[in-house]
Amino acid sequence: MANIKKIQQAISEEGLSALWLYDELDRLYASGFLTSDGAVLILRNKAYFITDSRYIEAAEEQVKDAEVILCTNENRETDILKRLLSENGISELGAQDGSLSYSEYLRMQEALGVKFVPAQHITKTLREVKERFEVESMTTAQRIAEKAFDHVLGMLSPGMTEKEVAAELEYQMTKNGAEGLAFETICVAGANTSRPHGVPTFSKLKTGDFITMDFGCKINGYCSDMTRTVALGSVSDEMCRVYETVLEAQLAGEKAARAGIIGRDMDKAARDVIERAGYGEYFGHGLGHSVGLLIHEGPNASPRENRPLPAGAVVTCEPGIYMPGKFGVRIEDMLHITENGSENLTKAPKNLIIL
Ligand SMILES: [Mn+2]
Repeated sequence: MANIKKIQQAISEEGLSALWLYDELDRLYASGFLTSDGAVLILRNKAYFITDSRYIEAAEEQVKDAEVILCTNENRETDILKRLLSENGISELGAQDGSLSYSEYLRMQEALGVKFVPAQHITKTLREVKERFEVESMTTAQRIAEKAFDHVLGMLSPGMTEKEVAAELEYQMTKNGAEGLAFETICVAGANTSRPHGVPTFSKLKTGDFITMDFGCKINGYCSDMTRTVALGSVSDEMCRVYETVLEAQLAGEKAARAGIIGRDMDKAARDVIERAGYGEYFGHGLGHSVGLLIHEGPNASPRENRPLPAGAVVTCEPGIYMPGKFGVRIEDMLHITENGSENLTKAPKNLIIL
């Protein structure tokens, strides 16, 4: 699905006459078509999608609202851009200052013979508010991840390695329709669960372990993100207390989520629960982040976020308690922010599961 019309409206409102999209995900956002290379040039009333022979046939079929132009060794992307800018009388061009290297910024400004205006914020801001199609894509990705999770719950047993569990989650997501992974799957067990972003190892699951799985996949380029911590065989009283505290914090964060809340206030709603229970020092990361074409987008639900969450954002709510050398727990859902609250895109149960 293309967002070219939305971008055209935004550049008009900014008083810009043209925007050159360089960033791969922004090009996908605009055109609905993923390419590893190429350019999208958006004017107020027309748009161009420049690509090479690897993509041209599919692009001509799939790209709407933009003229598809083939670049070749004889007719290079820079030459095409230069010609289009000159034909349309563009002297100031919105450029992606946040994606281009400094040298590329200077080189292209010189080559195109226009003045660059920093314009990364245009797509960044638009991408924060998801259209129905975007939320549906993320929901589909989430359902696939949940199917994989269900399957893996039926397999977890002492002796399996963290790597095997992670590989199985990835295999099941792919088998159930994922386009790709949203990020490297995390599966940590036992003492490793105190590492929020630990890397799966060949260490084996044991009875009495917590197992934390953080994983997601992509549909139409849009990511899903979920985390569950489950126990194998039995839990100690302390493990149970920590789990219940994280769950209570997760529900408090979810309850606080609504359009207009400042990111740090949503974080605080959950953090207060953990602090009151005496585990404040063991919750070192922010409560959540936005998700979209990128797994970590803004705005965040973190102590440093001063911006309000807009209606239409999809934000994770993922508190955790991590006690070094002992164990950790994290529970993560994806919330679609609405005017009066949020819609939880995650349907997997989050009561403590002891397998
Ligand atoms: Mn996350």
